[in-house]
Amino acid sequence: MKKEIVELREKMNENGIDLYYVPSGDYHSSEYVNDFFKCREFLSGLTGEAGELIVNEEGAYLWTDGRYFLQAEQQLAGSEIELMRMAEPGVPTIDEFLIDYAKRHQGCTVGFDGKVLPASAGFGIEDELAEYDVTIKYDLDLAGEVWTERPAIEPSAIFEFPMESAGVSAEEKVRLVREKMTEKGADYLLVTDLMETAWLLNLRGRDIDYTPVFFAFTLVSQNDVRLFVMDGALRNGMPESCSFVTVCDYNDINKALAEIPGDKKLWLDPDSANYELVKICKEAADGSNLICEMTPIAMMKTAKNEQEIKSTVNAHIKDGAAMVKFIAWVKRTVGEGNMTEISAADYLQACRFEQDGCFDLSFETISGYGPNGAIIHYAPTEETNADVKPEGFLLVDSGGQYMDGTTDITRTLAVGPLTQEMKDNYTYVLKSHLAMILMDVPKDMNGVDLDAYVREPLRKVGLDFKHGLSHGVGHVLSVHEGPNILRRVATPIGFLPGMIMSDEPGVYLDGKYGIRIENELLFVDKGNGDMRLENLTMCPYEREAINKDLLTEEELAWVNDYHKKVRETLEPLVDDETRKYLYEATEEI
Ligand SMILES: [Mn+2]
Repeated sequence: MKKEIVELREKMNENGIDLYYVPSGDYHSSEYVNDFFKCREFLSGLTGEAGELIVNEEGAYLWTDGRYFLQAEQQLAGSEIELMRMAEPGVPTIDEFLIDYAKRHQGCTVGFDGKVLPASAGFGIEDELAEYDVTIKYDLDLAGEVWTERPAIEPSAIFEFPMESAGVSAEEKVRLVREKMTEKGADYLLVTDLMETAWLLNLRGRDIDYTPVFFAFTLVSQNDVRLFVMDGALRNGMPESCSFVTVCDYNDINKALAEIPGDKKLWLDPDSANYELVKICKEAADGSNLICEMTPIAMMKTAKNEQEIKSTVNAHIKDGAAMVKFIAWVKRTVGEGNMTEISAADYLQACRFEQDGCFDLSFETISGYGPNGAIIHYAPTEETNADVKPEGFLLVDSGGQYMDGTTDITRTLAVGPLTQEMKDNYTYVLKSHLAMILMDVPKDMNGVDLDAYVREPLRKVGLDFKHGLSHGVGHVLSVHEGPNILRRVATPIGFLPGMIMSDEPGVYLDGKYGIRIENELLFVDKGNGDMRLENLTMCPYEREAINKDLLTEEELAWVNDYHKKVRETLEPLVDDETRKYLYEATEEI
């Protein structure tokens, strides 16, 4: 068995633990995590975002999803860790596995670090195992004890997010939040989600890749706002615009929560607040004073204000300039025979970083050639990196973080000759994509209805896709912003004017190729409460892949108008070689 697992077992024995669970999260349930939190990666050897490890005396088991099966097979080889392929027939979920173990080992002790598990997940485990007399120890970071070379968190310098881009002051946002607290009868609001703190106080940091946030908790009452940050994070001082905020030490949040009087109502989000924090709150006042719901900030930040929208439009223009430069390069050089998925992703990154105010990518670039394009959310690794040959499709899903906005765009590029089937499938995906752009959204429409409506052009010809159609996009925050995320089995959520959401249908043919087209759209009030959608993304579709005969007049007119607008907007921003491509790509169809 892998050395790290053997050492973890020794620590488990010392602490009387029969089964230890290592999820992939951080103290705030973030989607992407700082290197400090990559315990599962350290113990198992599986790199990448998704994976959860369980170790007991019988074995070591690693759960991951379809994106990582191939990579996990390679990286776990020789480790004796069993790969648990999530959602494959016969593979238990983590919950099922825990229950089965507890049944066979009544009275056992299950351990995990309660700080890296959302409260909702931790309480779920507690409930499920209660009938088997299981003891839960959640105050031990055994993975951290084994990981002696663990990198420390070196907090980045927190900086002020400018009003030109934020639009509304921190003070005004706090005032609005307090109104919501009063409506809800809450005396305190605990903000654990890193994007929510960053949005509320108009501050940003660089503690996590792809998302410009900093480690912090915020505790809002009607009288004060306390910001708990790591030592040194405010080395450039607290901006004047946050002079009303009391700065506290990050590690003192436990104490502050324990001190909240039992007759005061505390509002927190159990999907973001970690299990240990909520346990502390429950112990302080039996839990009856807790309001466990999404915070008011979550919804408030989905509806972008005028300044946020204006600056986002600008970010998309710069992102479009980067994209067309990249596509022109792909088309020009793919025939030379030395392009790979990774070299293409690297070139695209360089194009973005040339743009004014671009300081990070918004997620790891998905660059999938041929059959790899059919693996949803595939990102190339050294092991899987395929050569891009001058035929078929290259699917590229990518985005940037700019000081004025966050972008997310997918283009499926024809890198050489296409079959008629490829062109037809591309056009059906485009029809589905256009169905969202062209639709009116009645004020009472929810995500489930919108999702079904947009998939219709694909379903009519027997096609569909197994991923979400759309997600909210944060403003210089997370590229995947909830709660307005449409998954296949979506909770019915409503839409608000000012929401920015992706429109990204696809078609994936196993072992052959994948097609996805993604733009970002803005929900705009039509004046009567109903909404229409306005396009933000500035980049041509793949003209060579469009079968004009399958498009309606309305669809074709929209594409031609769009291409005209893209040409006019981007032309002044690109070099001569790129301009040549831009002209060809935007010619009337
Ligand atoms: Mn997206």
